[in-house]
Amino acid sequence: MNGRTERTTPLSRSAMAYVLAGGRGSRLHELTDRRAKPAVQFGGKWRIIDFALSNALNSGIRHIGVATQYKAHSLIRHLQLGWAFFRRERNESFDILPASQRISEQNWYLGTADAVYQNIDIIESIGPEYIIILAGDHIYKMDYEVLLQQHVAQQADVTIACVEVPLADARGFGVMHVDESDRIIDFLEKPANPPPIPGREGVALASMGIYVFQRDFLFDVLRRDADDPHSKHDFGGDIIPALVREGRACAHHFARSCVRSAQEPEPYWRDVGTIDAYWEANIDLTDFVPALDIYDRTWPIWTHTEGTPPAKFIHDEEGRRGQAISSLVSGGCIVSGASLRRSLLFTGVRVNSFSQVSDAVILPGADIGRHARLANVVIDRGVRIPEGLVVGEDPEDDARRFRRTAQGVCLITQPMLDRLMTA
Ligand code: ADQ
Ligand code: ADP
Repeated sequence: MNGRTERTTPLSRSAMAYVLAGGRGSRLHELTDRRAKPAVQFGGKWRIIDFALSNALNSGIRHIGVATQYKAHSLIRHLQLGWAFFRRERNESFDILPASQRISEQNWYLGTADAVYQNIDIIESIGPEYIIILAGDHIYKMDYEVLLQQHVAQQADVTIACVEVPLADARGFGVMHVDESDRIIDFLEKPANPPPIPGREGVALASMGIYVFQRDFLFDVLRRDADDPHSKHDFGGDIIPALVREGRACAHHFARSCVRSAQEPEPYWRDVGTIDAYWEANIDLTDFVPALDIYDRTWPIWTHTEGTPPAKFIHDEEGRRGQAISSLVSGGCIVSGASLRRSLLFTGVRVNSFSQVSDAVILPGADIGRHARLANVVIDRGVRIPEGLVVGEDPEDDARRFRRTAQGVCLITQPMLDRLMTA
């Protein structure tokens, strides 16, 4: 990539995807007690970060950096197992960049901009012309080449990918106004009263936290920001608002680069940042025609998976049928004399006799004891559900024992069950 002037290849080949994967995702509560949000399992096979990484790969990007911070062990292990196939000798790179003491004396990245600033020397040694900053915690399929092309064509200082969201949800996002040429004329980070798109009551234009910069321009901005004692060194809070005021910031509409198969009616982008949103996005995959097409072979979502035996459904010794209706069941699962409805089972889950499970998201290796009745649940990895446990029938009892959301979904973890057993 270094020193090339003529371009006959796609822009993605001279770009680096820099994935911010350090955040906890605190609204997922106990699900992110031991792992960062990008490492949370999704869809029966994947981790959330696999979507951003697969988008980069499918878009033609061959240089990826992942900045990690909060509880990064599970994430780093996953990246090493699933994404270590990039090769220097093919002009590819994949760097895991834990918060360390590279430039400053701090152990920790101060904010998202600092998470890039502290690795400027590493990025420089890789030598990309463009840098795409990505969040590692969203579910979507997007062709970043289209985004890069817009950035270059509009000669923007920064291009920010954006998506229309219901006004009621907009408070958690950067909200922008654009003119007819898609130049951003106003940007508010997480406003208390988000403004709607003019003439479109009830809809706001939200930043997806995806930013494209030319490398040297970004480095100048980051160096100035690092010297600013008033800055929190955050893209959404500091860098982007300043560029909207003083530079040329343009919006890129997700609908233009969203990768959609014929069966996906709408652009799909989810921030599965709450237990309800996480449960719903997983359970939606059991729909007859899911809003997210995970079968699209033109845009595969890559991951690391264990080699497991096929899922098995068996009668128990007394002849009760093990069955699953409208469900996704991963490898290594055994459903024995139990019935599942509208559920999604990750690798290696056991469901034992007489159990009835519906609207359940069950993470790898969980074991559902006999006679359990479970509805509207998220069950953490490796949890051993004791015989006869009933969840989803008595809201008060559920809320006392587990983390129950306003929408009535219960998150069940092993420490919660251990407390229950010793009480
Ligand atoms: P937030 O969603 O609040 O807002 P933020 O906390 O800035 O996102 O995290 C963005 C990404 O960076 C996440 O993937 C997170 O895991 C990671 N991250 C957070 N702190 C980090 C750190 N110190 N080191 C490394 N990685 C870190 C942002 C924008 C909004 C936009 C939303 C879209 O600020 O304007 O609307 O993303 O979700
Ligand atoms: P995953 O995120 O792959 O589901 P686990 O739920 O097994 O992984 O664990 C998440 C992370 O919690 C691990 O990567 C590890 O850092 C930490 N962890 C798990 N079990 C223990 C333990 N018994 N003691 C200390 N840390 C643990």
